[in-house]
Amino acid sequence: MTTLYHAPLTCSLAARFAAAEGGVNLDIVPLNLGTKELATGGSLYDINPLGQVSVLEFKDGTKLTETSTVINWIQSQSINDDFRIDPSDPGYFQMLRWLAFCATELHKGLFRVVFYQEATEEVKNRVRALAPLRFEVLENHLNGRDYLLGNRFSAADAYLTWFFVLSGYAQIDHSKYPNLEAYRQRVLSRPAIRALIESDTQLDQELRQNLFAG
Ligand SMILES: N[C@@H](CCC(=O)N[C@@H](CS)C(=O)NCC(=O)O)C(=O)O
Repeated sequence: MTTLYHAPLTCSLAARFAAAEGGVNLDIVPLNLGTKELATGGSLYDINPLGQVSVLEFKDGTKLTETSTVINWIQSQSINDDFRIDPSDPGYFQMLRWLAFCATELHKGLFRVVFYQEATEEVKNRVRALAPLRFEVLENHLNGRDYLLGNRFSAADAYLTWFFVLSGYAQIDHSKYPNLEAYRQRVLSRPAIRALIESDTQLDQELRQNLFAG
């Protein structure tokens, strides 16, 4: 089976959302992103020289990094026709677009600085001020749509859902965007997603990662 190296509540949780929603089985190797220690022994640096998740490892030992690509691979393995999007489907490129948007505009664009312990509060606030323009794009897009691609939860939603898992910790406020707020509640109340957030919150405490609080 394919292995996912997973640090609780981090972006590899988005990969787990995609796997759960798509019915794709993965072996999970938990790790502490603060110390880079793998639960199976050894260091994340041995798996990925950048010391980052998400990483998939295939049976033949080859690896796949970059969360957006990891999520895309996971969805490609789904036998659920409502979830998988084949490259011949015009929706495929919309999915890629939103995966890239989540990766660059939200994950790296906002979280990378706001969760960077060395950044001053002034720098963090300047980065937080970039959020409204991004939220307006989403707010307009979600007008009349339940999910990013319309009426079905796709792999791109898995990444955006994860953004909302951490946006509170990041003190990024999106409460004044009604479509975004309705979307947030819709995705976070999906049973598979709720269960994963709950178990990850517990694992985060057990491992004492201390990455997000405070
Ligand atoms: N380019 C990577 C970046 C992923 C990333 O930033 N992961 C964070 C967790 S959400 C991480 O591993 N941070 C630890 C570090 O950068 O040392 C991707 O797209 O997957």
